[in-house]
Amino acid sequence: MRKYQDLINESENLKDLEKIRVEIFGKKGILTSKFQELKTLNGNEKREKAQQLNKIKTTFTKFIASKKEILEKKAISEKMRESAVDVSLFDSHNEVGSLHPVSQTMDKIIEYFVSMNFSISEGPLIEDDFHNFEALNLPKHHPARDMQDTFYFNDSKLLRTHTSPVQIRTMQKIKPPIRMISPGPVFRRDFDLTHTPMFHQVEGLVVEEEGKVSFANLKFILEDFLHYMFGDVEVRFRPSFFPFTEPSAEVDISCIFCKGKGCRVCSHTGWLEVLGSGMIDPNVFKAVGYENVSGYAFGLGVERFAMLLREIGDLRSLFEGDLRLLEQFR
Ligand code: 2NM
Repeated sequence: MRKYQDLINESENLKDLEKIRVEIFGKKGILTSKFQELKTLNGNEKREKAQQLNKIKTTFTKFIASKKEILEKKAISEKMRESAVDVSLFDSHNEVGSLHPVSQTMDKIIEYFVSMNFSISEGPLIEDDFHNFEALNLPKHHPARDMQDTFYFNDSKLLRTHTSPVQIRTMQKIKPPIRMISPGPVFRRDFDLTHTPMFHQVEGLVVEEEGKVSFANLKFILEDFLHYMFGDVEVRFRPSFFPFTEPSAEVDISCIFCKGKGCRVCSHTGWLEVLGSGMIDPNVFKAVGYENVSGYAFGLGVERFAMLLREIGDLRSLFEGDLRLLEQFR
């Protein structure tokens, strides 16, 4: 039996141990056959032999059980080691992503206006004629409507061509003072080198009791905003026209590429047009039922800002989702 004691001791896994157990206790096992041999004996001899065999049986049963416990623990820890994940292992296929340059630019624009106490509002992308045109002093058959190439669903539903309808909805809902921006996508039937059918706008609106806001306030906030976005640039206000503002101004910055000397980007003018703005036209206030108020508004295209800030030459690259572009703007 010494031999079996050694075999049990040396067994390295549960399978080997079970084989040994069968060799001892199985139907044809060595101990089983020894017990069967008892039948051929009698009296004292039989009793003594039986006692001896039972002792051996108990010893080996305990011995196997304790070895089994050890091997089971070993099997579990081996299994845990095999299935463990090394979280410190470097995985070159798991790269950190980044925000799209348009999102980054949008975030920076919003950050400025939030710091200046503007609130952020969003509205429906599918709009009606009243909120997108009528209330903005663009009555039916107004020639300015031809300037907007609009996606129509039917006579009454369209894709918003600017985010101004959000300002109209806000003015219908609450009384002044209002100090808000409306960021989001807008849609126009325009698709060429410098236009995409969907792009992003941020428009701003400030309305107060009559006399409390002036063109000077508009001028300050837009100059300050453009310095925040573009750093040390010249800012120029040029008279312009929008149906929803009077007076209106377009805002230029000195070309950030040639510092105003004239280059291809600024068409050799030294200036880049970046904003539209103006004092809200009284007809807009009339359409939302406001009286004795004054206010200003402005609007910008986010893709244009992103292209200028990140020096991206081709507008289309902002819409292709090519990782080689995105990887440059981590
Ligand atoms: C611009 C330029 C000038 C504008 C006007 C309004 C509203 F709804 F309050 F009348 N929102 N945005 C506005 C004014 C937008 O974008 C070039």
